[in-house]
Amino acid sequence: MSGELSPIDKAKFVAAKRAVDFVEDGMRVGLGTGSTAAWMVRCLGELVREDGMQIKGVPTSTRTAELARQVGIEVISLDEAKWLDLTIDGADEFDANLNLIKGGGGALLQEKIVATASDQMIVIADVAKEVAQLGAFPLPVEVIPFGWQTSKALIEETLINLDVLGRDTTLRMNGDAPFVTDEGNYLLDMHLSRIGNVRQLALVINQIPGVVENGLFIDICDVVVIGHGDGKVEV
Ligand code: ABF
Repeated sequence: MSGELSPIDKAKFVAAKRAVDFVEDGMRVGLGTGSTAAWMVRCLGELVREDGMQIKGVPTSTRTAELARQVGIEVISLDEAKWLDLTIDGADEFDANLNLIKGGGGALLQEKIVATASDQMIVIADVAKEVAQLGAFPLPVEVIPFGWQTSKALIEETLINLDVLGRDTTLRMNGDAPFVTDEGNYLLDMHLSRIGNVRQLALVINQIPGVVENGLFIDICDVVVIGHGDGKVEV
């Protein structure tokens, strides 16, 4: 499956393949979104097809659901699963406390719900995602379309009193139109460069009217599997 991969794709593939070792027969597994998670879904599909592994997959986006079905994984809804044994997903940044920034792929809402409804969450990431302090990657915030400009202005106003650098917040676009999430919402990307207090920021943002959820995953990730371009894996 892995053939001749670029160093970045090799890093993603080896992290994904190693994470699949944590999946046991009969598990209900949350399936993440993004290119690293896509490798994980493909590896899991191989176990299902070739080793007869029995798992049920709960996807975190329509595109992950499509890929999971393509590779032969039985897809069920979170409501059918009720609770998950394990979720494996990517991330945009992770720090030493295993706090994450997620949502670059636009699926943060389902990702956070699914990850929270799991006994264990494993993040798979290339080593470039490891940071000393979260914030260099723009923090995605999911907002309802109604009054999104007001939400944006309130977020920027709130940031004045918080321990963050930068205040610029932009509406994520898909060509000439706003990017629309699987739930029909918009995404604002907060260009903060450094977040001093992630807990405070996460709590304050979610109090703002119109905000549905933010891409800070705090105390949710249990393990990070880190892939390197030379094929090395760290767990
Ligand atoms: C998803 O994986 C998103 O939350 C995150 O943005 C993305 C990372 O994408 P990739 O694995 O392609 O770098 O979970």
